[in-house]
Amino acid sequence: MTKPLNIGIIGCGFMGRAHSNAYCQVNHFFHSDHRPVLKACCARPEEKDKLEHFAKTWGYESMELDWHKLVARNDIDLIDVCVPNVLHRDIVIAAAEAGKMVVCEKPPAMNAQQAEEMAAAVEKAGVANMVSFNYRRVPAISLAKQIIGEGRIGRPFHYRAVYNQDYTISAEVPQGGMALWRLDARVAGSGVTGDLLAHSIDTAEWLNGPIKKLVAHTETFVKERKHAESGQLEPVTIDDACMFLAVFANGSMGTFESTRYARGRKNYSTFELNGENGSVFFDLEDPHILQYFRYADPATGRKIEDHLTGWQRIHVTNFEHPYMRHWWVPGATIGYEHTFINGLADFLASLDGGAEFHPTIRDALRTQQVCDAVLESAKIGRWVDIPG
Ligand code: SOE
Repeated sequence: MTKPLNIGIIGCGFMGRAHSNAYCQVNHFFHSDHRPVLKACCARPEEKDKLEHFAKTWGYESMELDWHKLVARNDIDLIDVCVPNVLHRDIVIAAAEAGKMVVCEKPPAMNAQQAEEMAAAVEKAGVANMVSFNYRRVPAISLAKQIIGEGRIGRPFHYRAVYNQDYTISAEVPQGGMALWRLDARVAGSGVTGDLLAHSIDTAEWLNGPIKKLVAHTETFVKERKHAESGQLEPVTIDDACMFLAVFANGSMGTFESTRYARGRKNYSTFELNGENGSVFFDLEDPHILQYFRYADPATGRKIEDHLTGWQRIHVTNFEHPYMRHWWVPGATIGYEHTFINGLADFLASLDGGAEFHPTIRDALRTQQVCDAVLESAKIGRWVDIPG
């Protein structure tokens, strides 16, 4: 007998759809004692028509137009927060105080202070929680984690991350409003740092451990944009582009770059880790491939490189690869939406009594601290230490 897990989701946009799809699909592919039930969806009164369509499309049983009402309902077990960042803190804290489990989109908050308050609230309430850093659940990225854990990279020297897109190049793109709130710092907290680099930082610290200190530079290329709500030209306060140098606690060096002005790059997120025994490279625009270069045997540390050695392009679709035995046959690929399903499957497994789920809000607070340090460093033009 499976136990129903009654979902109340807030937000009916891009992430609302990605999460709803995961709730609908997860039990078809992963065994769990828990079965998500789409109990209710919620959005602002201005979005009533869109919400009705959303509820019908995904099969939500009911609707709310005020998140406070949703959080107060007795028939909801889990609140899923898929709204702009400025609303995350209040909803997550209220949900935790009402004893609900929490799923929260990334970045968890506007800044580390808010994320700390959220982590404290879910811990005080003792409720299961997750932040949706979905890219950890790309099988090729999970495989990189496995390869590093097996000692195949050895002592790490360099970590290089890039996350580039190109959708804000035109000065005609407005800021604010439902579609483009990511360009409004009052709603998003920051620009590419919180939106894109937060992913790169989460992956980097997961794979290569904590960042100890960094120095950053940001740029805003288009200084004024029409605001979708006021209709007026207003100063742009987000970072359009950001680069930073980092030193990891393990002694390796990192470079991070992100922009929304890289013509031709749509969701180009890459990382490379170079170590004494080998290297890994990943590119999200080629998501089924993990590149691996093997130099030394992890057990002996002895060189095994010979005339056949070169970068291996591993097509990460075998049953032996992370998550893939739940999907199709070797060679048959999965996509973006499956990263949310894989993540939800891990979350349900933790509720079933399996391995602890990560990243929690506490874990994501780290990412938020690094993002805050990036913005601070760019402002003062100096190296900034990250709290231990
Ligand atoms: C921004 O364009 C965005 O949608 C991010 O907000 C997501 O987190 C990222 O996965 C794709 O790009």
